[in-house]
Amino acid sequence: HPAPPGEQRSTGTVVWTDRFLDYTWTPEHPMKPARLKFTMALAESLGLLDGVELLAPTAADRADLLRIHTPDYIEAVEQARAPVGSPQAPPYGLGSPDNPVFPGMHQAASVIVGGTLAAARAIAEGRTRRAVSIGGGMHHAMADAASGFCVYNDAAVAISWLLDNGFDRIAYLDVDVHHGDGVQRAFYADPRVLTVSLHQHPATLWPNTGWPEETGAGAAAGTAINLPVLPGTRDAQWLRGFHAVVPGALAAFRPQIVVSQCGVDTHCEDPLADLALTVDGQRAAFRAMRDLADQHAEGRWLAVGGGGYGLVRVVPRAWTHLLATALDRTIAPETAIPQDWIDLVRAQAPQVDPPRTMGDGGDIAYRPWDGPGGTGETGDAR
Ligand code: TV1
Ligand code: CA
Ligand code: ZN
Repeated sequence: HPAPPGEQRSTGTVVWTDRFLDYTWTPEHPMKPARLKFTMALAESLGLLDGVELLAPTAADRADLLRIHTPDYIEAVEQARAPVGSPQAPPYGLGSPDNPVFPGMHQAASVIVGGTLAAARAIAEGRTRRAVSIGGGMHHAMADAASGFCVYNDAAVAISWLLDNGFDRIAYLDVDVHHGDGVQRAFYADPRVLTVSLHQHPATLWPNTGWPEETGAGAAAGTAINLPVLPGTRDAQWLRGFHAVVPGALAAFRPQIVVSQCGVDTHCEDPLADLALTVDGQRAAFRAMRDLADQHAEGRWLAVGGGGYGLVRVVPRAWTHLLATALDRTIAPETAIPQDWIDLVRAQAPQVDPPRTMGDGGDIAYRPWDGPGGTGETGDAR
């Protein structure tokens, strides 16, 4: 996949459009577009995006969605109206408390898919090595059902597109606290796609799948990996599990591209789950995935967002680190948060105490990237 002649190949590309903010459930729903708005505001305020060209996506079209979703389901999303009269079993998962119907749902969900597809195309065409679309990561959407705040499965559509455009070994890494069930399901019998999900143990968290014995079907046996971790798991333990499993799996699978779902609901303050990571641990995970793509996939890394419901204190810092990681513009955890951002979120979310620095002073004892002479791999501080 050479760079087009005469054109610059950038290291990292950020995919963004304000249309991502149209993916708006209800005011009470935990997945709020302000997560994305506050993230982009923080990244800008830190100067992280200075000189970075933003790639503006358009909506995915029907043919793109049909790679993963059934015609009936797509039509149901297009036609969905808020229910009138007595409540019935919601068809195709639409109209449940997790996935209430909202105006423009089909269009908004299609733009999210378009963002992840634009990232995939930019990498496949050699215009960039890495691309990030924080609007994506809707890993629960199924062929014929909305599930867990996810309408269309952007990562699965993009992986399917990559399979038809020159890639035949793709690794998908999912660090969201929830199991990446929709993506696993889409490629469960496809030996060309390795799916790895770390998540809170299925006995303790929805969707209650992602057991270690789910390993892939038929010719794809061994190409699904699930690493459940117990409630209360902190940075050092989580990273120990990641490094015990993921590098070896990628070395054996030899992917041509790494696709990462970067949900940040693993944080100790997240209201939806019970892991205990810090922003520092999440930053370490992003850097580890980037470095693995550098080592095993010639640097090709497509990162998407996902869950994360600490909309002032967690998501903006964590995903700013994700953007910085893709752009090779490291932000130290000690970095002070600019006053203009603090003022912005104080005006829009007065009840929350905004963070002051880009780190949490987290428990990162496992730092293999420090190399020999670093703190080593066995520490488990605090
Ligand atoms: C509306 C308003 C919906 C408040 C949903 C938490 C809400 C949740 C809400 C919620 C909530 C879930 C279940 C439903 C079992 C089902 C993007 C019958 C305070 C990637 C999706 C989690 C996670 C779905 C998405 C989960 C992602 N948890 N308040 N809903 N019930 N659904 O438990 O992986 O992060 O919680
Ligand atoms: Ca996961
Ligand atoms: Zn999640």
